[in-house]
Amino acid sequence: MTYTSILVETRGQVGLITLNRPHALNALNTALMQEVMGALETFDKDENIGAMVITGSDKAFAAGADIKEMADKSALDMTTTDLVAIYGRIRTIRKPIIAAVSGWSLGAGFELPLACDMIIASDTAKFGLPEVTIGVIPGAGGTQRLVRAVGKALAMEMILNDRKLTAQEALHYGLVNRVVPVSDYLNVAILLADEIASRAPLAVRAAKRMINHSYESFLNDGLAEEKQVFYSLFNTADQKEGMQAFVEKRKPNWTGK
Ligand code: CO8
Repeated sequence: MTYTSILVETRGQVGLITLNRPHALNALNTALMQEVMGALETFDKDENIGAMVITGSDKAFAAGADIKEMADKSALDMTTTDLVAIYGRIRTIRKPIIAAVSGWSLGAGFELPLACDMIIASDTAKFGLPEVTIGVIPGAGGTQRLVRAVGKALAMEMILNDRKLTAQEALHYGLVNRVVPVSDYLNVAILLADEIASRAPLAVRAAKRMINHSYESFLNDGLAEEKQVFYSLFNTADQKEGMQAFVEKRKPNWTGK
């Protein structure tokens, strides 16, 4: 497979994927997400790979799904193209995935690390789900996974009022495994992935599956419902206004319609 929006390489037994749309702060458009999932699935089948790392740039892991790609879509368009389904493919990956996050990790750019198995953050990382500022809700697992990760009160504040977390706050609330200087976060993530890759592979995969099983039985219903509500918001004037205002670099005028 040829990749245009990501870089793919191996470091020993570790498969490394780097999001690479610097002009858009790595906004996750459909083409990029297809490449990410294709690379993960290829590594998952590769006998020489034991774990994967996904990273972005020091400035931005990813500033969300690509708002410009979604701005004009109707609820019918969103349901028919089902862009969220790409994110769901991450749940079929058997080997551990570590997100190495620096800078902005917003919207789907935070939901992607949330769907990974561990997060190593640089001390500049900023995590948030700002979807209500553009007239929608998190649609790639955020409403379901964040509440499980940090509890209801903080999840409410982050999702309802765009509260962003610093790396240190994310560590405090148990969202990330480690916070390290920006010069080191990728190396630390690769080292951790390499250590995990040295363990018994079948046991590692079985353990990952069982840890996920501990909450996934309830998660699946929630993810399906979240997706429907996310898509239905593309029927509202507020979604059009919110995304258009972002594109035009102005404040949105909400009408509640
Ligand atoms: N989508 C598209 N383009 C983006 C995005 C984005 N999410 N974020 C940034 N960009 C672009 C900007 O438009 C700009 O492009 P240009 O130079 O052509 O104007 C470039 O990246 C640089 O961005 P800024 O100039 O805005 O950089 P700043 O440093 O001033 O600001 C911010 C950085 C604060 C991160 C700001 O860019 C921002 O607020 N971005 C949007 C954050 C956001 O709202 N994210 C949520 C998106 S919605 C979402 O993720 C829903 C997911 C649901 C499921 C997915 C299904 C498909």
